[in-house]
Amino acid sequence: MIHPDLGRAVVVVPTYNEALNIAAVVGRVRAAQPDLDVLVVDDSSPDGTGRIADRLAAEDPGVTVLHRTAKEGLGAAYLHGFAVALARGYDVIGEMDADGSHQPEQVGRLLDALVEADLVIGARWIRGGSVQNWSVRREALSRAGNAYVRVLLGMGVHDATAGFRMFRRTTLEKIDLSAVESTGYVFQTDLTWRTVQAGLRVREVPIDFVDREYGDSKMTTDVAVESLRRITRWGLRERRRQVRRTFRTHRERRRTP
Ligand SMILES: Nc1nc2c(ncn2[C@@H]2O[C@H](COP(=O)(O)OP(=O)(O)OP(=O)(O)O)[C@@H](O)[C@H]2O)c(=O)[nH]1
Ligand SMILES: [Mg+2]
Repeated sequence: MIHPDLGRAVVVVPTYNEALNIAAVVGRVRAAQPDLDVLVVDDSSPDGTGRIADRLAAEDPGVTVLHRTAKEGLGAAYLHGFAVALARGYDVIGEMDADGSHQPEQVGRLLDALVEADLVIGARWIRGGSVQNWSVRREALSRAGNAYVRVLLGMGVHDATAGFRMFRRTTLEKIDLSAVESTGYVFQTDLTWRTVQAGLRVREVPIDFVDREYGDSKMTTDVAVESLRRITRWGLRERRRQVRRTFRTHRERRRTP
């Protein structure tokens, strides 16, 4: 059961060509956490994922589907899903992949931790977290990416790129989603960074991440490069701000006798 202090909860599940996965994932969420609703956001998948999702929605009032006309990236799909979930009055709004990487049976851990947090991240790279079926290259890329984010942005989050999360609605309202431009994978880091900068509480709980068995990955070198470029830009901006702040304090100290 979801903690009564949290209120009504929904998890947004973006899909693009997940016909082989969507029914299992939605079914597992509803079985593991019957009071957690599911909002599938499908970008007109050519493989018919949207139709399967409609069928699931017809069978279960806790499941709804948002159909978008074109594939516009993960971030755009989430922003659309969040806007709909906020308009529907949900108090807790989550994120989860449709490819079986995130275990619906572990969503309860995230919800429990949200009682004392504003954002909970299901993290791979903390004690107790794990990854299965990943190539050495993919693991190295994720670990290095996260280490880079941690050093450059100076935040204490270990898995800022993870896509298994629970937000309080107040968090999404505070971080100004209308200003988010990231549409691809850097979207996750973007939201983490905004939440930290807003002074909100971020907690990480360990999860077991299992790489997709069916369907194709949408992760490409271009995506990784674009992420690094943006994170570097944010990091440099933050460093400049810190330097300016330090000089200002220094000058003020010299002025006061
Ligand atoms: N609606 C929508 N969903 C997307 C889009 N791109 C990816 N997704 C979904 O977002 C989730 C994560 O995408 P994945 O392709 O699994 O990306 P990943 O987990 O980083 O990489 P792999 O698991 O290696 O494929 C999955 O549920 C995808 O179907 C998109 O453009 N639109
Ligand atoms: Mg995946």
